[in-house]
Amino acid sequence: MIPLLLIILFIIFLLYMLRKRAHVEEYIIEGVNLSWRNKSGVEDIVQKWTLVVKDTQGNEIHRTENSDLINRKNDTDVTLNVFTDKTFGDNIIGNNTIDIYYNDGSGDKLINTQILRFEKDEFNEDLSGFEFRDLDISAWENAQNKDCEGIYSKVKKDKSTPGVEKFGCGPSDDPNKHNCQFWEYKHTQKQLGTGKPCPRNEGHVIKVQWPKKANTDRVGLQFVDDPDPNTDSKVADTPQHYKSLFDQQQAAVDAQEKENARIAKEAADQAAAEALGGVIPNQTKLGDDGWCGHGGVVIHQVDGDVSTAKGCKRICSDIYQVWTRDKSYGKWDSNSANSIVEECTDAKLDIIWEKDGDGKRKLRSGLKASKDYVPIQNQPVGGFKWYYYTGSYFKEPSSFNNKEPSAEGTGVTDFSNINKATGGYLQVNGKDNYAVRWQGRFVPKKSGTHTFWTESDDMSYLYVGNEKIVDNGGLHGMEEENGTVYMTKGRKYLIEIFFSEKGGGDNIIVSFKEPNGTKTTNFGGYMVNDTKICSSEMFDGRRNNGVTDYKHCMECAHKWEPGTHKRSINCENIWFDD
Ligand SMILES: [Ca+2]
Ligand SMILES: [Ca+2]
Repeated sequence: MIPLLLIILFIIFLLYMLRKRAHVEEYIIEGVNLSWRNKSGVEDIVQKWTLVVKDTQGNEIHRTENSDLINRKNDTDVTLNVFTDKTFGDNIIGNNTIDIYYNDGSGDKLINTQILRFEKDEFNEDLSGFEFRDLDISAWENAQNKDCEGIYSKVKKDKSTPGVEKFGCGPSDDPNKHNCQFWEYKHTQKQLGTGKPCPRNEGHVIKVQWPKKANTDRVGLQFVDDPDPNTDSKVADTPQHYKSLFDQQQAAVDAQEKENARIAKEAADQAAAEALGGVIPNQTKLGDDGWCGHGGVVIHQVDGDVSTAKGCKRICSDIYQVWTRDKSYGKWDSNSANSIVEECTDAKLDIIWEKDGDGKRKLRSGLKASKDYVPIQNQPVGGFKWYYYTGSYFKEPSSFNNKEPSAEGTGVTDFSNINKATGGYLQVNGKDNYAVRWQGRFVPKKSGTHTFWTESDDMSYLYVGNEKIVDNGGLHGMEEENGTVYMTKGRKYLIEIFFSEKGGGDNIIVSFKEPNGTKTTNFGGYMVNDTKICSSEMFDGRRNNGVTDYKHCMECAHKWEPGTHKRSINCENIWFDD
């Protein structure tokens, strides 16, 4: 096999000039010229041609080399002398061979072996008996059958495949493209092509390309019935037709596999995230002291005071390492990190920080790390409901009894002024003789003492449960009062705020501060939906808690005076069932 050789021995001539030395068994060959058309060139640089003549016994009896520049160009006729006045013994009689090599005479450079037969009676002593003889070209061609690349045996099934082969060995308009037809027929083993494209050098060689066997196996297809390249119009028109076909099929398989992998990864991520409840377990905010304050970290498993919690109670992790408040730390998969992972199981560190294919840690898809992150799923999205009463100044909470509101709204979380606290319904210093009542369910994020403020003009009161926390009663300008209450993290507390204005300026600001927190008028994230405040949700199944209908609920909501709610109708279960 000569994979790189693209020599096309198109036409060859042998010109003999022979005579016999008289009375002696010596035969003189005065000249043998060998010519061929060097059609397509050689990928390897041709430095020279080497011709080796062997006798019938296979013994080398002559060798010659030729490195004429004219004989080394592509698309030229090579012409050289094999012999010049060479005398042989009678071993020249019979079937000799000429091996034609390019460059050195090694086996893989052999491109042709031609039989060179001499009969005794071809030699005579009469110079007039010189004989010129041409080689039979068809015999020459039959002797070739050298594979252009040596790997397409499956295309031409045997030496006797009929017809003119039409492989694309040149541009479609190349009249000589069929010259690349000397396929190796000796291959008995079926073998698909490698799909390697032919070089487009001066010969414009474009061979028929076949898909790689690996490709056909992968897409589950085989050439059970080989297309006959002699008659298959697809082969004739598009040398890459069958390769392209398989390439497309393989691309489709590749795309599907990629998509399947993506879907599987997404499902795995989702399952892992769901196993975590969709959030990083116990992730919390940066503490006041700033410990673990760099970007991309997860701080979790706080229990107790953030400034003193240690061990598994406060863990900091990022893509590189994991450590605890008491300085125990280590890079991922080190002994120190492993012991934290094993010990602090509630943090689920190994799940959160997924190890990817490269062995590196990364935050599992769907989770979000932030030093100030509070899982959205855990954030209450409710607000205060408000009721507006017009026409009178309400001196105290009991003044709200048996009054019908003339307007109402819900979803208030911003208590920075009365305009914000009524969803834009009222203006600061906008009216006289009116009252507003807010009800909402507050969920502390921390356990401990909470402080509440009202700053109002005129009176205001703030109740938590049935306990009056802030008493800011009376007629006055903007005055602020506060009170404190112990609250337990996660519990729901009814907060009611009573406000009324008689004359002059009017406004109210309500603030709170959680343990170790800062004073704020923003209740966002602390209020659950007003399911306990009259809505259709209250009358579905067991959670009506004795409240029989909307009218009953409204009566409770608007006739109930905190602390003195034992009335003819039972309103207790609306507010204090949990
Ligand atoms: Ca006013
Ligand atoms: Ca006033």
